[in-house]
Amino acid sequence: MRAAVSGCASVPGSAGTLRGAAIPKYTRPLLIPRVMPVAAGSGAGGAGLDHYEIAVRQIGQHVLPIELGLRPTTVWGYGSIHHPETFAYPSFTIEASWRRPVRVTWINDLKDPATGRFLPHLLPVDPTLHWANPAGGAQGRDRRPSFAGDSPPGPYRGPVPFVTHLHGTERVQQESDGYPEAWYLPAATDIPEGYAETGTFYDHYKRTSQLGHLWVPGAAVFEYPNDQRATTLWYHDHTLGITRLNVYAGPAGFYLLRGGPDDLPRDALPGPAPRPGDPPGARVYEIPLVIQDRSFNDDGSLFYPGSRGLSPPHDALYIPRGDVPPIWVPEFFGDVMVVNGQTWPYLEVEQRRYRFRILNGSGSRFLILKMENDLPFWQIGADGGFLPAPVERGTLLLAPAERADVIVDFSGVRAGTEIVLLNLGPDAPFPGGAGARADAATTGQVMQLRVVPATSTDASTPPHRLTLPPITRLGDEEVVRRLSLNDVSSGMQPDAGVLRTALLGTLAPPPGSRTPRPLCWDDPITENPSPGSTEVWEIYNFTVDAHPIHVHEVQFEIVDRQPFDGPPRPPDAGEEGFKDTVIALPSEITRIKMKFGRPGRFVWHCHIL
Ligand SMILES: [Cu+2]
Repeated sequence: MRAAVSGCASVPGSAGTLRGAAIPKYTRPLLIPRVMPVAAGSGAGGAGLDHYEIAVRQIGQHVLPIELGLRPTTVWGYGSIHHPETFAYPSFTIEASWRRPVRVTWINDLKDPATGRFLPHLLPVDPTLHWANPAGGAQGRDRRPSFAGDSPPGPYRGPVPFVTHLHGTERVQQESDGYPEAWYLPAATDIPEGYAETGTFYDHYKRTSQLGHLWVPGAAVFEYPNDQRATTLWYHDHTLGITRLNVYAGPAGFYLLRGGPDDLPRDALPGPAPRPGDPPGARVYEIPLVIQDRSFNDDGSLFYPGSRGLSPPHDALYIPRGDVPPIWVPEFFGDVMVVNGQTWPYLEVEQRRYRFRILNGSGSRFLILKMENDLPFWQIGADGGFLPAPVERGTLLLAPAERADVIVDFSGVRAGTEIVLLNLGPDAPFPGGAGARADAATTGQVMQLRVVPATSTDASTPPHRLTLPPITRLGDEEVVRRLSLNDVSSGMQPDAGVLRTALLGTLAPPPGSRTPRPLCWDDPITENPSPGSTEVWEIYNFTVDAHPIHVHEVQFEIVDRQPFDGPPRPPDAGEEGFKDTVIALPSEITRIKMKFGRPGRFVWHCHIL
């Protein structure tokens, strides 16, 4: 395991010129992602696996309401290369079956289809970070470039590096995990001379992967075994130092693994979910919801800040004269809520039960969801599949990348009722607890549910009577590791407290010390579990904000959380099952337990992008 630099820290406020408050709400029905078609010759009864050929492309989509009279917003989306109509934000859902591997040819198609020339990024790329750095060529790629002169460099405008990770997947081979240095550029006609077209580990893994002979320029082929518990996964970019921008631009989709001993019979839960070939408007009662904050410019384009926004004298800290990246904003909060690729949609719900698979797909924002009329969420699952038992919850706290599988019962709600799904989380880094809330007029609202009479009987089991698949607990740990989350200020004006970077690390010896030892991406690997071993990781959060910590390749148990100066407490409601992302609160130790399977090189990191 390798500690990744994460972008966790404090916030200069900034927003696009189209104010969130000026966008009309609840004028359009929710867009429900359809099912990604398999490649020709694959599919049911095929060669023992499902094969997809999925590219990421630049598209236009009405993320904003049509009545604003703006052109479609330019975004990126994944889609099936044989089905141009499937390119969308969010992307179509991959439906996977237990123990049936999925093989995906992932294509970086961020180029102009007419000319074959590369498309630059939609958003400002900070070239001063330790990042993929294609312009560095074979020697300088995957490193922090050095800059000379007095003024900070402008944004990188070259071809975009990209590599896809399936979040939450277990027992995948390292070559298929989307390692941050396994990126690749599009196979464009005008890649500048001297640029690296692939990351360091793309080259390495192309040689070692059993599928490496299928990796052609602009593409990689990954395979997922699907032998884990049935659950809600999602796929997104994972490129070194640019993930926040690649994900913000749009490409992300659900990956739903069904079947096996850890799933329920289909009729026990509200359904169906969208199916391949559904006609438009087909009735579905299992609906995935990806909630994200965004910000827009007056012309409808996506806004993302292009400057750290330091004012004098702190702007003297910018690289190259100082040590602070000039463009990268450590955490960004948009003033608009987007659900399934549309701002503030509504969903007509019948008087019956629905299953929602909710993903917080935001870069920095923690969500605290609540139904305006206090209708409860019956949470049945989380990141790693079903909980041991359904939990009735009034609010749902979701950090970036966390998922909640919930049932909401509208059968007792009067037809004609309109319910707003609220967000009580802050418009700022999450400190834990209940503090400042999001702006009630904008980001304090997520979507609207409009209750209408049922059109058929609901055969699903009421959630309080559901028996969920049993959970086999992990055994005793053989190893305990102590890890740290650290904010690091600029060394030039230490008293100014200007955040330079956020680093993961370990704790300095001896055991029992509370001295963090922050480490960088290119430091030697410190977490090196043996295959088959069970470990407990104690994550000491020395920063002032909560961080969602994600470990690749495993699903873990949350053991407990302990304030630095207090007794431990058990996991929260909804955390009794398996997780791949855990909220580590400031000034606390968060303990997670996991069993490592395959050998290989995998990352753990903060999911504040
Ligand atoms: Cu992720």
